[in-house]
Amino acid sequence: MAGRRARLAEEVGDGVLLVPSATTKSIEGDYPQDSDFRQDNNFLYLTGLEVPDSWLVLIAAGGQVRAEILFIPEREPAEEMWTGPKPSFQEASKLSGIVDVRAISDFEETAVESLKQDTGVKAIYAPLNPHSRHDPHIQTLLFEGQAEVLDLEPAFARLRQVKDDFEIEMLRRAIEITDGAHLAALRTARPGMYEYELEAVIEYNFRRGGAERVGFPSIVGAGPNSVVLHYDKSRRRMEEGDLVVMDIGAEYSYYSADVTRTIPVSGAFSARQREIYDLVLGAHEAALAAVKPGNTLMDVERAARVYLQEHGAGKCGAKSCNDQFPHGVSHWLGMDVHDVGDYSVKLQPGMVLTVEPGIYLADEGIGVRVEDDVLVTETGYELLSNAPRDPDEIEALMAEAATVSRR
Ligand SMILES: [Mn+2]
Repeated sequence: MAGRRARLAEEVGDGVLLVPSATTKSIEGDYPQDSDFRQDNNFLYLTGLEVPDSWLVLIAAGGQVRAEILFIPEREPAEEMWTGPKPSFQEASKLSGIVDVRAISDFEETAVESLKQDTGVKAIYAPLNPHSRHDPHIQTLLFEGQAEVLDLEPAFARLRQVKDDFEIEMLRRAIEITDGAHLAALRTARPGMYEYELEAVIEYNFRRGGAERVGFPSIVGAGPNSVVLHYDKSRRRMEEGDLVVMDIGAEYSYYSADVTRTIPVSGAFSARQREIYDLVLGAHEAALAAVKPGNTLMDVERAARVYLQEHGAGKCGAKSCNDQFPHGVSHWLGMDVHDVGDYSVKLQPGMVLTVEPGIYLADEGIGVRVEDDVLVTETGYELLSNAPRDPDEIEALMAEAATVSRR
């Protein structure tokens, strides 16, 4: 974490950096599920701490960390009886590597007050997202402070766009769990089952694998729902002949996977479904071949689109296949499923992206998407997700599972 704080200071140069944690949610007012406190990604990235209602203050000068102070709530035994122990100042210091840990009341009373008045401060940086903009401290500094408050989000985005070894390890774990869930779903799916039953199999496997939560609401859409890009209701009874699109991702240690597979509910693709599936898979392979340092996401996108143009003529109904493919091929992946980062930069080792072409024929109730998570390496790429995507392999595995369950 100290290395990350040093790189942030390097990005910014000079200024006082204020980074808020996530705030405590009301169990009754905010409709949480279970482990519903989720730390702010930027705060976690710099401190490794899951404490709510805290601030990190970092003073950068000449591109170096001159001072860093962590403000966290003091422990309250009466409250901990309900919510469990919170870290002490010593524990927080040890976990984050920040020596100077103080009570959050000091931040409110002294830090903001002195920043409001101190004309010597050249700039104050804070992440200015829709959530943090409404924070009373940020509001005070924005409207009553002497120094200009600048947005820290772009600096975070530049750092988080290139993953360090630890981050890649966490992503591998999230993706491995998600691959396992896909395999379990493929072995379980059959006509007559409801989408929510398949979703339950998936999310059971997430939790069983150690995932804290889903990285995003699971998309399990069969038949006519397979063409709805962000379908998350999961209420359909799946019928013989349906394709089911499963766009899912476990979150492990704050890193999310995002892997999509499309399988035939009855265990075999129809000729027409197979035709569309093969096109999507071809576009997927073409896009992957464009993932290498120096290229951009635009190059990856173009490779998929050129493939569909060259191989899809007359296969996607009245429109062209590219017209039936309304979303982008790639997005960044990390602590956010659509992770932070500039979309125009050249790919470099350590970046992680998705590759996810799809074709959606609403008239025929045929939607196909194949999505994998891809790490950019020195020479090209490494596929991080490995759930079966070859249509013959999918059919063989489903046939095998059907035989086993009949015994
Ligand atoms: Mn995706």
